[in-house]
Amino acid sequence: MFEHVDAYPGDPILTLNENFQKDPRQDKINLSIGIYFDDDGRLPVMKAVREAEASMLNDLGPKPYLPMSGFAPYRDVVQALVFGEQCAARAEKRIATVQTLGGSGALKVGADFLKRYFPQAQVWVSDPTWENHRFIFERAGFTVNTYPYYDDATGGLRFDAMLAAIDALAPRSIVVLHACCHNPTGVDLSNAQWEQLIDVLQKRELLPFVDIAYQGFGSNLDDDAFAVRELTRRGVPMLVANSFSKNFSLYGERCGGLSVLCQSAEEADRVLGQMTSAVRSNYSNPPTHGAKIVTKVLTTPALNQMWRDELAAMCRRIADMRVAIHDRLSAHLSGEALSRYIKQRGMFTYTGLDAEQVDRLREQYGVYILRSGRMCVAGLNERNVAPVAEAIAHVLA
Ligand code: PLP
Ligand code: TYF
Repeated sequence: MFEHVDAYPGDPILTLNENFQKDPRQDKINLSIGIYFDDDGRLPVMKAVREAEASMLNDLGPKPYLPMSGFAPYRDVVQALVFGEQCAARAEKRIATVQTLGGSGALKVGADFLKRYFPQAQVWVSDPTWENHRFIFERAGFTVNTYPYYDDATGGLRFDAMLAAIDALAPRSIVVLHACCHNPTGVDLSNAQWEQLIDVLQKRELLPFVDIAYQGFGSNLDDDAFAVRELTRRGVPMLVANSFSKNFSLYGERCGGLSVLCQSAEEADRVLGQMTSAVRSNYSNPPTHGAKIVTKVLTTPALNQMWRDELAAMCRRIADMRVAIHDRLSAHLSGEALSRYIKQRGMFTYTGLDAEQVDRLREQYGVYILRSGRMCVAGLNERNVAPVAEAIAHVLA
């Protein structure tokens, strides 16, 4: 029956992560997968999350299905956090939000919704991007193309080329954008560049699909949402996929949201209905536990503040590690090759190492980064930063 089923080669990031787990070396270092580890190299449980869960234990009860669109108070906190408490479009009920299974689920539900109502459109993603962007949109039936983004030579952005490519797209093309902390390069647009890009998106009547998976890891929760909030202020219809996997350290609870900015409350109602229909035909309704945690934290002032402080500390720790590896590599690298460690933002940096150097880093020194040269700087800590820098210096020598 299943003779014709091909073997799945696996996802390169997850396979590398599994190989790391199997590596018997004591001093191995995992800078591959996009997960935030604390200074002891452990996956943190945030204190605000622990307290929310503890209080939830007191009112254990029946476990009915959630509505297809998700837990209503959760959908509201998603909007407040991503679009801002004071957002006019939110007050006017022009934003349609559903709870999703992480950011991935938001992308998938959004892609299915778009395929139904924009069947002729094509999708444009940055070169490079998170690999799953391509897979999700292709599986939803779209042709996926790339626009220029990363400049290998400088470790920066090819902004002019990016803008020119987007300026040449057909109306209603779908443009996938990373709001902050670009995965895999760590290279983001400045606010001034966002303004220029939004001019083009507006002029060309393009449809942005903003992916915000790292809110709070670039500068802070508000500044990291600049793109979403500015697109909203300027009235550009768009989709937004957000994730709490990283900023709540709730990876396995699958907490995310899909929001669509509409022109009227009535339009938002219809759009919400069709997003709900996309959920129904995928998995009927989302899980409860993670959504309750996030809602509890964000709606309890003391927990909300505790969470913001913890997230800010995580963001600072990453910035400190960027400086630490930068300083340790300064004897071996210079110019752009060195400054990218502090200029790039969020959990990832493109090191500029080639695949052969990455292989040597892993085989000889037990340091795991992706073959693209992407390093998860959120895996660095006070103990491993020196050996990592030394290993990089060796493979570059
Ligand atoms: N979008 C980007 C850019 C990501 O890097 C990730 C996760 O690594 C996601 C979306 C998906 O997040 P989630 O794990 O919540 O599905
Ligand atoms: O490291 C990354 O870029 C991500 C991590 O279901 C990841 O691919 C792994 C599994 C998953 C979602 C994201």
